[in-house]
Amino acid sequence: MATTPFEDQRPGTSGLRKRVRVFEQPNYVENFVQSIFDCLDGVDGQTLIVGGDGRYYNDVVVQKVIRMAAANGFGRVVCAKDGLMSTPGVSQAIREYSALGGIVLSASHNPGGPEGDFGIKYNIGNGGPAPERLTEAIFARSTAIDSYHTMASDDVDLSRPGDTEVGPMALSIVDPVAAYSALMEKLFDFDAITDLLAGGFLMRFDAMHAVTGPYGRHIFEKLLGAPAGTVINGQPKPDFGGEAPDPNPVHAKHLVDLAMSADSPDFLAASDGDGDRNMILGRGIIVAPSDSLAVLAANAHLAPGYAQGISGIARSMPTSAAADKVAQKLGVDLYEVPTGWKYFCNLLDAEKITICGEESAGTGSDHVREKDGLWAILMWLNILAARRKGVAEIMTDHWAKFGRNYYSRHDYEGVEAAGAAALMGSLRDRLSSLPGSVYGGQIIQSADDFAYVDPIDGSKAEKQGIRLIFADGARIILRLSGTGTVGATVRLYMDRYEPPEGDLGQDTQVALAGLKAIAEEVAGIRSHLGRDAPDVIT
Ligand code: G16
Repeated sequence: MATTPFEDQRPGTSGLRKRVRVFEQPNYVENFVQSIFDCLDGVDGQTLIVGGDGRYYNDVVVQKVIRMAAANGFGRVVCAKDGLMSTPGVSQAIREYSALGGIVLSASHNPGGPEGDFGIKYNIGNGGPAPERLTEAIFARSTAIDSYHTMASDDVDLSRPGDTEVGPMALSIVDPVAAYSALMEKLFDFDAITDLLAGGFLMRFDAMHAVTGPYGRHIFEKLLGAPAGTVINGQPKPDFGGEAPDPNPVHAKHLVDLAMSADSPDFLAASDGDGDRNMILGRGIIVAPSDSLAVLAANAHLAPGYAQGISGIARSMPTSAAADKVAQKLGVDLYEVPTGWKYFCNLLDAEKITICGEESAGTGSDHVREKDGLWAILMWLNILAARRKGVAEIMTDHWAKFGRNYYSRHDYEGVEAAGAAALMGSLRDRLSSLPGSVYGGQIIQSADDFAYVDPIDGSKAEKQGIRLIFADGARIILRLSGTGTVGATVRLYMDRYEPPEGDLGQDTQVALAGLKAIAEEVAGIRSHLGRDAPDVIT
């Protein structure tokens, strides 16, 4: 069919994310999906996985993708029942069906509903997000495309698993929960977790009305025997119940309030829209994602799937250096990569690392090529079952052994793009003059715009965030988010190490107040962005 190109189909950190209204324009979805197919090396007879997080428009786009896959010559599409599959679930399915790749329909933790966001992302044959050279090629194609292939066929009933055909193509509708649960049972000690839960240990899992509800109910309440009601907000809804499915202290405030109350369960957790992010809390404590990565890496050997130890750890550059200390003690390599899960995938494929994670609430391992919220939650449960200690005690023990990285991210959301660009541009212009300068009594030792060369394929990523490193190792990082859909989002990250013999019990924001003042002075956040305070502090 004839079409005209759109100019705003540039994928960000994690695929193409826009308002639903943008995706609803005639031909918009088709242009992007055809651009993906046109950039793949031969789709004839190949298998494609399709699934999404169930947000508004998911049902429509799933059908479009199936029709287009059939018209483009794919041999088979494996589609999730009701079109609902988590992002790690799609990654798993790509690997298990030896598919050419998969299409994930999600805008992750962004709000849903007709006024919310939608997204399309392509994952390659190893199950991981498309590398930048492919996303760039797809974008270039989307600006020149003049036609797409589809079929005039009725919508397929996706409510019952089974095999059918769409034109010449085979279509398998699968229940992703069973396959995912089986993988988790291989990695974790389900008997030990069942014992823990049977002994009165209370947990709560908030699926935030998103894709992990059915997975959570099956795993926690059915397989592990937790009481009914352990999973809350477990029914996926197209608008996520009117909330952003973002497991952080703002959007999951009710969980934080519960954790801080006298009635707190022993363990609380949440996952996001598409099930790749996680939030971990215990009685009286929120575990920072960077700390969670460090704890999981330090204790992974307690889970059967990782009993032989881990080969290495990777974290994104803005993630705190807590995991570095663990890597040092374990005697394994630590890799620092740009923000974006795709940067972990070559390291995972080459078995250089087993565990990786990001400050943005993502942790995962070599079991798939995406971050995996339920995996992180089950790993925590396995550790809690093996160590028979509470979450707060595990954290206190960890800091006493490795020291503590006080760490926080301040987000300035939906700011004017020009102000954000001016802030970053002004810092970039001054980078070479900053080392040696003293701010707030601290000497800046180095200043750069993070650049990365992939150790496996030599591909380069530049301008990945401004990094100021101080003489004592403390870091201030500023970068622009690649996942927002309105204006620009500036992220300020602060990281300061306190050794085991130091003061480990400070309030995080108090411990970082000095760095915050320096960040303001060096970057002029207030003047560039016209904001007195961040919108979200994590
Ligand atoms: C995506 C990527 C992550 C990245 C995150 C934050 O997550 O998959 O690797 O850390 O975006 O990106 P930014 O700081 O650019 O907003 P998700 O869960 O949104 O797919």
